[in-house]
Amino acid sequence: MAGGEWVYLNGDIIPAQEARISIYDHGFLYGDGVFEGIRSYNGRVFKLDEHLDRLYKSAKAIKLDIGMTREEMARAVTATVAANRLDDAYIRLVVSRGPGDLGLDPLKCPKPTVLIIAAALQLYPEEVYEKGMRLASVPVRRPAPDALNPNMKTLNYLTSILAKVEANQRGLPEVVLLNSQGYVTEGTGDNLFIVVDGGLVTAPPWVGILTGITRKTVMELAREQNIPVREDVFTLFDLYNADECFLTGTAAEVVPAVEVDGRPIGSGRPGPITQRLREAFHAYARRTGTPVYSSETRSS
Ligand code: PXG
Repeated sequence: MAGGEWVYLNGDIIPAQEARISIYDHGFLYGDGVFEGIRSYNGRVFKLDEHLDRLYKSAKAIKLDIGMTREEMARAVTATVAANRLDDAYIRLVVSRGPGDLGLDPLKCPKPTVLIIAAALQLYPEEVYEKGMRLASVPVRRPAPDALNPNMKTLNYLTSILAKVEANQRGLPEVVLLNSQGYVTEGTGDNLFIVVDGGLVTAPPWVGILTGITRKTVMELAREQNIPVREDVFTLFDLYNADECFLTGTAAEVVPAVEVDGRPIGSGRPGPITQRLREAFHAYARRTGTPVYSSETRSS
């Protein structure tokens, strides 16, 4: 995914070519930092408050003082999208511990690094949405919340990277991670739902997942349509025998999954509840959000 031409770095919007980050930045040296992946649709940032909420919670958990108010951060996000003249963007917001010395100690890092990239969107090919994805379960385990809590969106994404390596090996776009007890958790960058008896089931937070913003939105949209929603543990057995399966995430929205470990899910084609929620989400995302362009920037 190519980045936009202009990036926000530590208070300034500068050409991406000129952006420099220190080799002593603990984000680089240790993965010490937090991030968000956000989208804008039609010139409006989707669920910006929720993303900032999660960013500040992740930062608080690792005791990282971002040094900006949420309002300042919200303005920095919209300004970066506007500077790139994008309507539909994928926004990557990264806050690292900043430059320090070669030791681990975060107290040696006086100033965090704040970076915002707004890129043109690159989605899965339309065929994936029409035909559905094939998935496989992998041996890589999501850590338990008492280890590195997957609810903290930190720069340590090696669990997902290891699972992505497995996905590449299998020629698949996405894979399913279990926790150490064998319960289904989520994908590398997406939450997972199954449809059983006309209702949705998705893993509860304590199993070890990132409680996605798309996940929450889809749960709300389902309830509005009187589709029952349950957070409950389930195993590969339940996944193989589900009527439908889909993934949710900022980048992918709602993607049908039609096969897991060589077992067709339900009819082996995207199911009706998945399709309904995909359409509902698509419509909802395009009619809400924080405006990127004020009337002045739009006309300039
Ligand atoms: N689980 C994990 C582990 C994630 O990283 C989600 C679920 C979905 O959450 P949202 O809030 O987006 O509905 C994520 C999302 C990508 C990408 O390029 C996505 C994520 C992180 C890094 C890359 O698709 N996060």
